[in-house]
Amino acid sequence: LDREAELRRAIEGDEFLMVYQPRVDILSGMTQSMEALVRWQHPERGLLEPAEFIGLAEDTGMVVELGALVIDKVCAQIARWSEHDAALVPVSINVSPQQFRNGDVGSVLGEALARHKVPPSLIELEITESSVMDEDAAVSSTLSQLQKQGIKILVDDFGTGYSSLSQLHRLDFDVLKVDQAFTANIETSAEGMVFFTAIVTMAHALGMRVVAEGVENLAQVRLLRTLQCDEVQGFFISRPLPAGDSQPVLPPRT
Ligand code: G
Ligand code: G
Ligand code: MN
Ligand code: NA
Repeated sequence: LDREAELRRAIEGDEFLMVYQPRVDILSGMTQSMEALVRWQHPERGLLEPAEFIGLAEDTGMVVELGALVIDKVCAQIARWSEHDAALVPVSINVSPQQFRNGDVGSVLGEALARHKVPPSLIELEITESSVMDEDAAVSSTLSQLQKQGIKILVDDFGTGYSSLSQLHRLDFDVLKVDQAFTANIETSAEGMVFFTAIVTMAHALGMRVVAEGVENLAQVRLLRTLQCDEVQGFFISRPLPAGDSQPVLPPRT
């Protein structure tokens, strides 16, 4: 079976599951959101990470179908958690550029929310810079309609793409997630500190909160506090967690 046919079969047979990585406030440690990350439960090869199949899904266009499946799974999971938990934090879903261009994300999400009776305020969308930085009127109107329903829009992997200040301003994002490469650099170079500071200043001026991705140690958390970073995510805070019966939020730190 070639890889493409295998992935197609996996989407049809739903061989995927989601894990959830917390994103926490840098001062209180309160979980702000859980990022949904897809895994392929392969019948022979075990649990596969996105690096092994997202590229193929994108190249073949299958990421549109896979993305719709992910949206449905997340909404179903939120509905299950809500049977156990009185209050839930939102879940952020990674949306690939193709889903925005060809996938009708607005209706797919709207239908999944209705089907599972989930309020839109429990959903956030993570989009990479490249998917929104072409001045596509359809994409920006989809984004602002979603925001009007209470869905936060996050820029993912910030710093790796080609966004300009004017585009960030025009699109009115809620949260900027700074790529883990920049988090790694604050400890190792003076330029790294300067660069991160500049991002925070810019994001705050535009009304966005700043998340440092890929936080792996306490020294980074301390530095990020002095840099006025708002939220952190990474293995030091928590690895991605299985869903469980209750939402796997972290206890606040003191
Ligand atoms: O889970 P992990 O940290 O290995 O994810 C690696 C990459 O795969 C990240 O860039 C992440 O955005 C992407 N990814 C994870 N889950 C999803 C998903 O459900 N949909 C899309 N489009 N990308 C995902
Ligand atoms: O592009 P995106 O931000 O969606 O990617 C999330 C990916 O980053 C996931 O594959 C996740 O497993 C990985 N990740 C999350 N936290 C850390 C971390 O602290 N260090 C490293 N190296 N990877 C991380
Ligand atoms: Mn992400
Ligand atoms: Na990211």
